[in-house]
Amino acid sequence: MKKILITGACGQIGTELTQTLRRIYGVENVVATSVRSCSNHAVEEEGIFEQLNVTDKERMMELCKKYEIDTIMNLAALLSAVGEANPQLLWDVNMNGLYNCLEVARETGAMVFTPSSIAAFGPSTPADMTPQDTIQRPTTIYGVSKVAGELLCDYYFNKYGVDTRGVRFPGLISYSALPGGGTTDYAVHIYYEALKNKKFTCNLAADTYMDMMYMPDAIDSIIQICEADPSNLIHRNAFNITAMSFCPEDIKASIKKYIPEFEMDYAIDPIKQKIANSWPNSLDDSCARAEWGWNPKYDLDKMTVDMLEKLRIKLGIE
Ligand code: AKB
Repeated sequence: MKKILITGACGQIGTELTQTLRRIYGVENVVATSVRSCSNHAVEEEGIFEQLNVTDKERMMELCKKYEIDTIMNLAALLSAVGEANPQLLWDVNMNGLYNCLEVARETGAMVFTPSSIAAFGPSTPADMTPQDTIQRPTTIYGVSKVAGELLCDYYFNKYGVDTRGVRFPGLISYSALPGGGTTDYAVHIYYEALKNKKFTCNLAADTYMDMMYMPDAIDSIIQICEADPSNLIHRNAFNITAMSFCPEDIKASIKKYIPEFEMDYAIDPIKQKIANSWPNSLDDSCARAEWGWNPKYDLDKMTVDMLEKLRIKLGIE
């Protein structure tokens, strides 16, 4: 990876990925792109920033040629809950955006990283310690786009030799940028509300288990999979990865260790609950560990300590 173009650079992952890649690979070697301007001004102001709608292949090609891009990190996507409200838009952005990345890569020789998700699994998938290779019959449009994306990336690798790599992200928790319309978002908002109001109304049931990960581990996973020796990769699109599996009662208990007066009640969102129920409780990520050394650093309590510390500073709360 010498010259990297990031799509969706203003999103939850893109904001932190852009800043980390600029530190590691040099400001002049990272091109952050987004369809609109960022709420986090650092992404736009501290390096190269270009406007790009991923459905515009000509513009993507122009930027890749202009900056001699050898790695495309495709983070522009609609998430699960917002996708159920507008399946047609999700398909356009998630699938045509990925198709354009792959077509540009086919012509320019660039590598493509695109994230899949736990959403690539469905109700007929084994829910506990979900294997790397298993049944994938998701019931959301987001999940359908993720399975199609995994297959399309494998196809471009096998047919054209495009170096495609991916991970199946669980719910991601971070303090820099908010997630936009996912099912796992409660696990971010709970920290903001715990600090601001000492109480939170959770939109998923108390015992809803899903895999989760703190953003520093997610960023490390992207860099590690992209830097991995290709001769060690048996799988490519996409690897199960996880750092922890918890339910709302577990994260509440973790926060209460540091904010004892924190309280939580429930108002279930039926659409999000149905989505969450269709996803695994916990993933088996042994293939990622074996093939490229995946090894997350944060468990639930370690993440809670860091989130509360960073958010206290961000929100100006003593
Ligand atoms: C979502 O909830 O839609 C995402 C995901 C698990 O891919 N966070």
